[in-house]
Amino acid sequence: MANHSDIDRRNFIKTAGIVGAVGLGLGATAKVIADSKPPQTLGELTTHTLPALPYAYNALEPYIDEETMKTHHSKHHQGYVNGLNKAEKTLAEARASGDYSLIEYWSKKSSFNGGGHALHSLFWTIMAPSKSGPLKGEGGGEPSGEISKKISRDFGSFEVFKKQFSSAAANVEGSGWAALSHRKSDDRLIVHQIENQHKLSSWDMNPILVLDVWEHAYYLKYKNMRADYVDAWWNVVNWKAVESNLT
Ligand code: MN3
Repeated sequence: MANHSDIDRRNFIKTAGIVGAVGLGLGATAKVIADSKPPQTLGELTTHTLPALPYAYNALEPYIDEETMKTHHSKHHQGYVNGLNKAEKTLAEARASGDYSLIEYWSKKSSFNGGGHALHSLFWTIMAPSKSGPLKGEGGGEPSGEISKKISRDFGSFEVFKKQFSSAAANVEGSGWAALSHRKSDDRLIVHQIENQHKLSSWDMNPILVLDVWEHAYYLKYKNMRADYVDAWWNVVNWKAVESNLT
């Protein structure tokens, strides 16, 4: 899969370059999270695009398998990108025509697909090949630096935090996510659940670490054993990326 990895790296650099080239001054290392080209002209719509993965589809093996990653990224995430583009285009058409009879439907579609696009874009970047996997990457272990201090301050210890996060993830009702978010008002880290891609959200918070627990994220390898997938996932968490989301 050497080619694969090279292609992914080229795509990642290309995408990061586009993000960095819009005058934000973030350079080529900018996080690939949003399609952050500001509108240039009146009424211009954002075209959301699928960000390339910063690693190959098989890079998170054996914890997350290649087929799951490929389907998850190229089919599921792409579906949310398409759904968000469609919702925003339709809402723009409603503004033009003044016909808001389907406003509730398209507002929900916008929120659901927008949540899916943003959360998946973040999800890919907070994982990395595992220290204990064949690629000997940076994933897994315990955090250090500022993120480690804040986890200890707000949860008591890394172990207590990990237990709360794992329980939140394993017990999301139906499809959803577990998240560690930073609340700006009191600079506190909060563990919470997200149903679907957008429900149970709370407004004064920025997600910095998210775990997808929709069945599409684990079912091929883990079947109904969601807790086993959650346990395995800790081996691919990229703590440096989580810390950079905090700062
Ligand atoms: Mn997903």
